Amino acid sequence: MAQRTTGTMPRRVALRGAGAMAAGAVLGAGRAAAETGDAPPPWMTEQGGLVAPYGSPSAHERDVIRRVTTARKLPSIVSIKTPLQDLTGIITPNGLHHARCHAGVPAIDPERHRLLVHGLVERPVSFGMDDLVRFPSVSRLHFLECSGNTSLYKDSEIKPGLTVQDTHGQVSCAEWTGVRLADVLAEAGVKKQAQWVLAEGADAAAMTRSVPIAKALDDAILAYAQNGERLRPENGYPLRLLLPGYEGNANVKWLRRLKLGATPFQTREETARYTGLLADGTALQFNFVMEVKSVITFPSPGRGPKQPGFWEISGLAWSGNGRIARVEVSTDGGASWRDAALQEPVLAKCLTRFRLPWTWDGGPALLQSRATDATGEVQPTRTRLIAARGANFYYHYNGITTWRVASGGAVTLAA
Ligand SMILES: Nc1nc2c(c(=O)[nH]1)N[C@H]1C(S)=C(S)[C@@H](COP(=O)(O)O)O[C@H]1N2
Ligand SMILES: [Mo]
Repeated sequence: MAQRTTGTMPRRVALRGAGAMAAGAVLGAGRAAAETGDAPPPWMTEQGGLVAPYGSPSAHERDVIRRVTTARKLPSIVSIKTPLQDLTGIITPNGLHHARCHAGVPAIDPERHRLLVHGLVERPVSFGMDDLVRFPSVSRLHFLECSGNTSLYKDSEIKPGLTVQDTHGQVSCAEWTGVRLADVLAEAGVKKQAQWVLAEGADAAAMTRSVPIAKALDDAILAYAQNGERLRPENGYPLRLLLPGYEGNANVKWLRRLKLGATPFQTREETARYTGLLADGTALQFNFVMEVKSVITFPSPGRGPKQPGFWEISGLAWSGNGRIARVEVSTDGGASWRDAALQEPVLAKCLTRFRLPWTWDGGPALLQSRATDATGEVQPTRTRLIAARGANFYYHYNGITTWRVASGGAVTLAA
């Protein structure tokens, strides 16, 4: 019904709506149309759709989705990556948070879920969810990154078809709410000899990791909520360990047991997996902190500049050591650098959004970002990182990423 009007809305159009409200809205659309001289768009001429009790994105955003990679034979063993190229700010919407599940998502009944605290404690305690939510709550914004994110040590991994979702999509950021692990441990009474805490998940993988007592008593959270609502099933519902800045794997989901001990427990995940194989054949264990890192999310593969002129380069920086202090951006492959603006808030162990105005001349460019954290650590070049760690290293890749912009605007991974 695209009817052109001058001044007043024709009566038959105004009366098409059911009832006075509808007629009023149509009349309003007619007035707006009269001022611009255009016919009102179809969505101004009738009542809109209904609102679902639990909302979901616009149908036009249907391509903004996680990418599921099933590395092995079982479809339940998955890496689900966040579409960083489509997100703004620093918060990852819950439906787009990355997820790594070693044995699928357990269907846990929160009424029956319990957390046992035992080992080197004065009094072993078993908590239900109702008991845990009675502790004083804490809410903090933190990134969560899988230590396997961006593993580009080998030249054969530098494939031009990869997007930033493929290379960096195993980092996300949420406001986590829960209780301080220190408060829960105090309830059980930590014995002096206790130096490590074993955390065990209630999934079929029974994921277990040893956490140093200092971390447990510092900023560790037993999280039950994520961005204001209860955890999503794939992110640990109803309870997960959140160790700010530590590699994803140690953030045990579906947490059911904490055992205090004098030494690390040497579980499969910290002996056979999640170690760093060095050039001399020895392995680095308990390499927890995710080092300073950044990546440009626009422009990035599939999201190139469409025509020469002004574009804002934008991306994300983070460090498991604390706040981001500085992000520099290069458009000439590292020959020259400019300081990017850091979007507030800039929080410790949290994603930080950076932005830099750029006038693209339409020619080839090599885009890089280099982050520095508050401890003075600077993100290394890929060459320096490989030289320092050797070719056998797999986890904790934080090298500078290079996007190649071709004349015409196509963007590909260059290094
Ligand atoms: N119980 C349990 N906890 C787990 C896992 C798991 O498979 N089972 N995966 C780990 C890995 S490898 C990572 S990277 C993080 C990912 O957390 P997310 O799925 O909420 O993004 O959870 C960790 N905690
Ligand atoms: Mo992971």
